[in-house]
Amino acid sequence: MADNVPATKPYRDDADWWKSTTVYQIYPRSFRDSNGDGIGDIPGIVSKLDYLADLGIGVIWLSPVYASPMEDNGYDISDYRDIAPEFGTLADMDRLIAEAGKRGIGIVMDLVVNHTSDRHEWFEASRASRDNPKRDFYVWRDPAPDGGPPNDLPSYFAGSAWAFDEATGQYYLHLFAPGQPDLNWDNPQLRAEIYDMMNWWLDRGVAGFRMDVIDLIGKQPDRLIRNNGPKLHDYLQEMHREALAGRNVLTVGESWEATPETGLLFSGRDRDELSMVFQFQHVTSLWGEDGNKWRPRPFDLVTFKRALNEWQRALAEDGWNSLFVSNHDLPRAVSRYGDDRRHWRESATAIATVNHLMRGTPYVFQGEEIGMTNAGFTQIDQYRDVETLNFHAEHEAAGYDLAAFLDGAAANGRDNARTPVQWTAAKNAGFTDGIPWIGVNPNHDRINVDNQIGDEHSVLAHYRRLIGLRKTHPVVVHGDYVPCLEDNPQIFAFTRNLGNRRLAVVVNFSSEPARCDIPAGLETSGVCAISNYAPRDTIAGTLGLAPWEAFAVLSET
Ligand code: TEU
Ligand code: CA
Repeated sequence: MADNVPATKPYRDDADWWKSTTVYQIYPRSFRDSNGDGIGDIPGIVSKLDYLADLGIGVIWLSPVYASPMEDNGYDISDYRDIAPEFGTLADMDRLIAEAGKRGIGIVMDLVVNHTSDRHEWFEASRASRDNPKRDFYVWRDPAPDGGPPNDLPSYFAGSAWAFDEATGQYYLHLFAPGQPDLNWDNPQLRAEIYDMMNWWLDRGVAGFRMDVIDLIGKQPDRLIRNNGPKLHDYLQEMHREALAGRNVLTVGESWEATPETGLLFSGRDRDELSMVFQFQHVTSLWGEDGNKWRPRPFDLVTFKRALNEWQRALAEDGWNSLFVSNHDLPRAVSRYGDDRRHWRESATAIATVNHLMRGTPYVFQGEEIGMTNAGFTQIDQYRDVETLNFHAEHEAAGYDLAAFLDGAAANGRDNARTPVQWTAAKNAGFTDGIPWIGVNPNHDRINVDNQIGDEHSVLAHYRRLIGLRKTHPVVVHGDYVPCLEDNPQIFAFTRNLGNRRLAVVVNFSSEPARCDIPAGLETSGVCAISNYAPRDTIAGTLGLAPWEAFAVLSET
């Protein structure tokens, strides 16, 4: 531990505290700009902590703020122990940790350790010569006999995962952009460096880590294995021993490939790996053929419920779910799953009702709590995201239909989540006094924090009530989960049960009125815990629901 830094505890220290909290994700570049350079920053976050405390959240997951050339907005780190100047300084970071702590909010850092930036000093050493002591911190291979890449492994950001480096005549692996060379986790010195860095941040008082693409660290590129390599769980257990054990922090690993079958391997009680994983089956099961995200399928509730219900079942006795409908890589939830034109408020609140009342720890992505919508970009020059730009270039080079690609990007591209948070109706939505780094959604005249803050019917007020319910009703945190009406194409319903307490949740997840016969297991009457139309306290008989009507009833059995 750095000896000039006082050791502080995460803000809470009761066992499994991360099960009963709500996490708020900040994508710093788009949150709030304090100095008019058009880029959100750490002082901007500090200025909004009272807003977040009022919302009731207990943790901020901070997308990367480390030193970075920003090829992937900070997911390309050049120094794990420093802050990018556009975001602030280490002193700003310490102030954020302290000021958040005063408000009962812990800071969870984004741990991006599958790869670094090509400007990290480790990579600069590694690429300098074949016998550099850091050569093996990264993955280097000889060219194929024809001089081409060692094999056909693709990058997640289009093209080959291999880049040729003239200086030493070998290829290096980059599962993302060429500026994001993959670290070689099979090297024990590299692993020790990572754990040391994690301890350095934990000793500074952070409340845990969100672990970027953590299921890639066991990659075996020679066998074309990217996720879930054979050593993955050995490395996670070692990481736990070396950096996490005894710390009582929140850890959440991002795993696009985790399934209900493998979920417990990450978060099972006796595994000593992570608190939970972000799984994506409810997201990717709605992508197009062969997982094509640029051709998403229309929303289908039965598919969506099946994915979520299977995860609820799989982690019923052991392990723990994370609950999310949006993040910085996904389209806005109200645009993807709801109806942002005809039933904007009702669908935003209905989706939130489901997400917050399932069993697990809910995550709110910045702006979701006011129902921010997709960006509405129609031209490629409006986009900033490396993934979108690379795939656009690839489609263009191949002579594919670019109009169709732009439709896909508008529906499912990552920049939908990255337009600035809409604080006010004023110019640039109160995000910046300068020129924003990416376009502000013109609907900020209508959808903004200012508009909603004193309005009890707002999306924001609904989020505040949902977050509050978790604090006052243990059944929301600890109750079991029983899915109902699983094949109903319009209704998302379930009960939660703890001792003699029951919470029954019914949501019309569609833009049409719905009617259905209530099955015995769902029938109840008690008090209305939350609703987005008039309060209701009974679920029985043949129930009629308005478009996107959502409510929950608390009762004793
Ligand atoms: O995302 C992992 C990832 O694989 C995404 O890029 C995802 O594949 C893509 O959006 C779906 O097409 C994480 C971060 O969340 C993301 O922002 C980073 O760009 C990526 O890792 C690399 O660090
Ligand atoms: Ca700024």
